Amino acid sequence: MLDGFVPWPETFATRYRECGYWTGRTLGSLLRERAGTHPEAVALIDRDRRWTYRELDQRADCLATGLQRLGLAPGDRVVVQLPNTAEFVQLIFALFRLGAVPVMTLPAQRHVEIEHLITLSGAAAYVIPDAHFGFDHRTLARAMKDRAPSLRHVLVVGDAQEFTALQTLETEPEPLHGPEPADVALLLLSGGTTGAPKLIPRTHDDYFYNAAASAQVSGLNPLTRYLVALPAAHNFPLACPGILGTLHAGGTLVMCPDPSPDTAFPLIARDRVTVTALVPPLAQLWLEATQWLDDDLSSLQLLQVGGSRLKAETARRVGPELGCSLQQVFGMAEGLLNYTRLDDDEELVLHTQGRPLAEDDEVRVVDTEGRDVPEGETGELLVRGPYTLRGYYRAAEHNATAFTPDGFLRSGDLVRRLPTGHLVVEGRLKDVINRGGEKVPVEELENHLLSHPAVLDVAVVGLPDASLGERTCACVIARGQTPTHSELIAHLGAHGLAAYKFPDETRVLASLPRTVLGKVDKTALIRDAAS
Ligand code: OOB
Repeated sequence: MLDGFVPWPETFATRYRECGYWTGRTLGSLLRERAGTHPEAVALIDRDRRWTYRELDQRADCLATGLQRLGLAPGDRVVVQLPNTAEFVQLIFALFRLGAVPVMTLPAQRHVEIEHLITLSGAAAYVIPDAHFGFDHRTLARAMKDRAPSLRHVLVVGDAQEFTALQTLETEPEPLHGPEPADVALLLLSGGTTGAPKLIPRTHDDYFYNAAASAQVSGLNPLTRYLVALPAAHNFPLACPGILGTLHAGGTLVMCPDPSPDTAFPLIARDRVTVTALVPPLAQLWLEATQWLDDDLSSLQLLQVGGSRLKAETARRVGPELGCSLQQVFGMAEGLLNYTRLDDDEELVLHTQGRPLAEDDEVRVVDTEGRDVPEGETGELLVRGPYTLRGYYRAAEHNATAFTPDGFLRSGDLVRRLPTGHLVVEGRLKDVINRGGEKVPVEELENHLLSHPAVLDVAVVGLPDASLGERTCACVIARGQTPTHSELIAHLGAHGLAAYKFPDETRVLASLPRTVLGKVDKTALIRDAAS
């Protein structure tokens, strides 16, 4: 078992197996099953490349053997930072089959995040594109080689320069020992905890269920064509049902390099896409774009929206303007997924964020003392279940407070539960700004801002925003010279922070309001900023 992984207690593991959640299959076998029954069906389309299930299956095997020859072993962590391409899908299946553990990072992440994730995971390898949207990932890899002693290999899709080209590793497949179903299959990034970003271990057993049950609840089948529009490494497009759910259902993936309507709409029209997943600001943008783009979107049957709260007004427009059904998804990389069901009343689909995927998702809604609130009242969502983690990876200290003594995750989300079991997300307790689905860890950003010489003190708050839901505002107390917004952004960029974490605006104040206990009064800051 991977060191630093917290397993489910044996009584729970037994129950989850007996109840059929954990079927003892690995993610590598998910692809193998379909390649056996439907070898000639198209598994994925990436621009002009079309790979059948047979081809994807074989390519995953060839690469898995190549990675083993390179010296990677079961349990080794591999930081994966690839855009939405065929190689991403091939690589993750190669790693699943080898039993090496992908650490799923986003293409937008930079030195700060990647160094932290390589160091925390003790990664042996780092896989990058040569360049993506004008950024040369090899420069980032060079810096990582200097700073992260665990890193033995940098593998590049494209022009590898001094590193190893990923495609050159493919070789005649040899039998692999492979992982056990209870082993950690991958490490996902947490969007939601305080302090430094955390890693979420997901096992083959639990993630297989996550993908297969999601595929069922979203009605996927062999005719499904799923557009991978959000970054593939995020839990939502990866397995809710996303890439893994689509392949489990025998459907086809359509890889989309970026989720803008200009890129996505022509792909939907050309490849007859039936389903995709978006965050609310993108859903809103797609709705607007139907006014000026005339691509044929008539193949689209289902739009999933999640990641942050979708406004009912936007939800209501999806059917009439995009001509497809809407499914709200309230999920978290930690596990728990809530979906509105395809046969739910319109009221529920428009106004709730869905209900739990599994019968055995134990959801509690509690007050600040940890007592269950009366039905229909708002409180913090606690969860325990067959695909919700029991501990963040290598984070014993954090785990001591992030979970109740009986193993419920404290989600930090404030929800209200309806008699139907559907949840409405009302807010949050955790100190994270949800910038339209992208999670900005407040403490991390504050620390980076504090390292600027002209910043004496800072408080970062989320302000209401019509399209993002929330935008990031840095309230700064200057030291001597007043820093400008662009100076602060340049400082964060030079530090190597991902751009989605940059503040949208900076306000320079004379002092920060404090509570009686001396803590920064963020409620007052938000109120003042709004008035
Ligand atoms: C998804 O996963 P993460 O890990 O990036 O972020 C999880 C957090 C939740 O705890 C909640 O605070 C927020 O994002 N959230 C929503 C939401 N979906 C997620 N808040 C309001 N309404 C929603 N529909 O964001 C994620 C993972 C899998 C599927 C979908 C989203």
